[in-house]
Amino acid sequence: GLVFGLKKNKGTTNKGTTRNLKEIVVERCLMFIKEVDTSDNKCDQIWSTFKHAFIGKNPCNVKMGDYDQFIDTVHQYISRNKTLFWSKTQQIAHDFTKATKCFMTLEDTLVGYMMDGLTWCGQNSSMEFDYTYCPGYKECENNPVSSFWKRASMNFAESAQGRVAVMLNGSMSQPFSTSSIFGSIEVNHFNSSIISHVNIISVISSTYSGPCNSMSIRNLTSILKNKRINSTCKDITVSEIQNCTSKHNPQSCDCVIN
Ligand code: N1C
Repeated sequence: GLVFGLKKNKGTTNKGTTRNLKEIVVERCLMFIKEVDTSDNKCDQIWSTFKHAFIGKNPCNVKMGDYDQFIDTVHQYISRNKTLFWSKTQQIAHDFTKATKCFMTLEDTLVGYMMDGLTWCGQNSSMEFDYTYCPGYKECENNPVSSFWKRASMNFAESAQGRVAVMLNGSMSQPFSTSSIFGSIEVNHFNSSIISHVNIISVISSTYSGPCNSMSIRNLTSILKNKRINSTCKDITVSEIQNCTSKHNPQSCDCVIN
């Protein structure tokens, strides 16, 4: 079973749009831009292209392509190096990047940072947000939140270069699933001319099992091989990762991903 790291997918809980969505998103945008020290403030433009993707539309009919303009507007802030992908390991992957700062997830880029943990949707024939109910993927695939993460993930994967890594959940029967966003979108958008190597990290609860040798992960390895991308896999326990990322370990990057 799943013993760690799976935050509840906020997009699937039947909540409405997050209160004060605009204030939260614009505030995060300004904070992020201040951190990376960019003088060019595009947060208002970023907000309006974001809103334009789904406002006034049936919340079951918002597609990945509806966010194209938004992604283009934010484009310059996508980081390309030291990319970390994950699937069913959201919590531990983000704890790792926060503690070590040596790899970046989508949430460490402006696009992901702004929308992390939020819910949003509009309504057909109204320019208002729906604050009472937003559909999740169980209700309909083409909902504003799911389509957002798919489109953002596609862009993030296309931009990845050099040595990249992915943290998979080795406690699951299918650590690599072709129906996950990682398996269905990100891997397919890896650019083999700029990615040199994929480090597969299989996160396990005890050293006993070895999911790197499982059919599921071997399937990922062979998909990558067909794209002419080299990969290596390492089974690593949750406590090993936690030890590696403790503040006193200066080699924490190499310790988990090498
Ligand atoms: O479907 P998944 O995992 O394989 O998606 C994870 C994969 C990562 O590598 C990220 O780059 O895709 C990206 N990504 C996010 O960054 C993200 N933040 C929040 C995908 N989804 C993201 N979410 C929400 O989690 C979103 O609502 C989506 O449906 C889930 C997917 O989580 P998963 O199944 O563990």
